[in-house]
Amino acid sequence: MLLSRVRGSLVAAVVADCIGAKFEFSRFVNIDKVLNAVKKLEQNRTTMKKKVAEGKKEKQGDVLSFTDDTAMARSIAASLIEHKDVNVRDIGARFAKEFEKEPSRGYGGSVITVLRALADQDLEDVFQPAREQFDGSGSYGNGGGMRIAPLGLFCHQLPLQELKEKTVSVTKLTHTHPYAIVGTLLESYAVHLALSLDNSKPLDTDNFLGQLLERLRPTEKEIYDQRRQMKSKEKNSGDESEEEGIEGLPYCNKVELIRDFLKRDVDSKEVRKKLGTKVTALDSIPTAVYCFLRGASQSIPGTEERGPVEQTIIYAISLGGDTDTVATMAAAISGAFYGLESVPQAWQESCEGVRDALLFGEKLTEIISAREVKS
Ligand code: R7I
Ligand code: MG
Ligand code: MG
Ligand code: MG
Repeated sequence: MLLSRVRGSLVAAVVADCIGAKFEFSRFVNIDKVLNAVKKLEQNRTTMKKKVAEGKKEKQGDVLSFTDDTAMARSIAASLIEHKDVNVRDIGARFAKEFEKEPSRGYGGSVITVLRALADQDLEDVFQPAREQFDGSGSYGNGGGMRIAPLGLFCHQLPLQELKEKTVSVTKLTHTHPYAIVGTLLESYAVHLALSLDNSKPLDTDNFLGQLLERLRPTEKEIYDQRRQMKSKEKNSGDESEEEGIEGLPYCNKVELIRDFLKRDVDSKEVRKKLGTKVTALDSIPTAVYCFLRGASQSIPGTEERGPVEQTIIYAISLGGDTDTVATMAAAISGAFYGLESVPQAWQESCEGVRDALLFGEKLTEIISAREVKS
């Protein structure tokens, strides 16, 4: 059912961010440590339920907080629901307001400059602050990808061209580097594709990658070509700007590598080295796609008893590095395929923001369904 899958994506993304946050850039993470953390969380819920059943008062403690990843995804979801379309000015204003209200959610080191500038209601060009990042080359952090899932869901059954254009404009509010844009497109394409596939039979991972590449290849080429044209125009007009030296199609190459990884038993070290778990888009977003597919197809040691969404989240966090972000992006894809029922109740009850995600999911589904009826 559509509702379960839209909610599944949003809720899985929130819990992955909340559970992953504790491990972000901590030095020694592995499967056992992540498993211990989730088991503890599950035991706490069991203990709490017992107490409630015995008539004792429910304690509010032990709720894991979400980070900037969810804060920004929520802004996109709420804006889409209110405007029934992408309204970049409104999304930018919501980003700014959220940041002003709760600046300690763990935002990226440089994006905060943009978020402060976006608070200015009279800003003529909302993309200007983002364009000025990193001496005019724009950020290539993964902040575009970490928050884009609601848009991938919103665009269910809309033409790919629309998904592409809307994704690019939402990304450019904070991230204008082509690597950030292509990475965000990879994530929104993956969420959108996962939601569209028949989930009554096991996922065909090879087919998923094939379809994903079919979407990504022309897009990646187009984004780099546009950038080169823009830069050469700036050069001719005498603007000083560095050449970026983008060569080939690095995202497509990484997606090809995922295909190879799924055929053999790849260890975490190799995944970290070749796909990456960094704060940069190119070194984290393809990894999220891999985590989704790995959870869907291979048993991850110690997690055999668990469902694919759980496996994906646990595995993504166990890789270390930018744990909240890789996990939230992987979970958003996985939840869109497997649905809400595959996110354990205990996890849902332990994380801040789940109730809102359920509500957002319901409203987004209403919008998508109304559109279906019309056409
Ligand atoms: O991309 P962004 O929103 O950060 C998201 C990350 C996630 O892990 C969240 O969970 C949160 O922890 O932060 O924020 P940006 O500040 O735009 O980018 C993040 C970082 O990427 C920057 O602080 C830089 O370290 C790096 N980075 C760059 N470094 C050099 N040159 C991004 N773009 C560049 C660049 O062009
Ligand atoms: Mg974060
Ligand atoms: Mg952080
Ligand atoms: Mg992060």
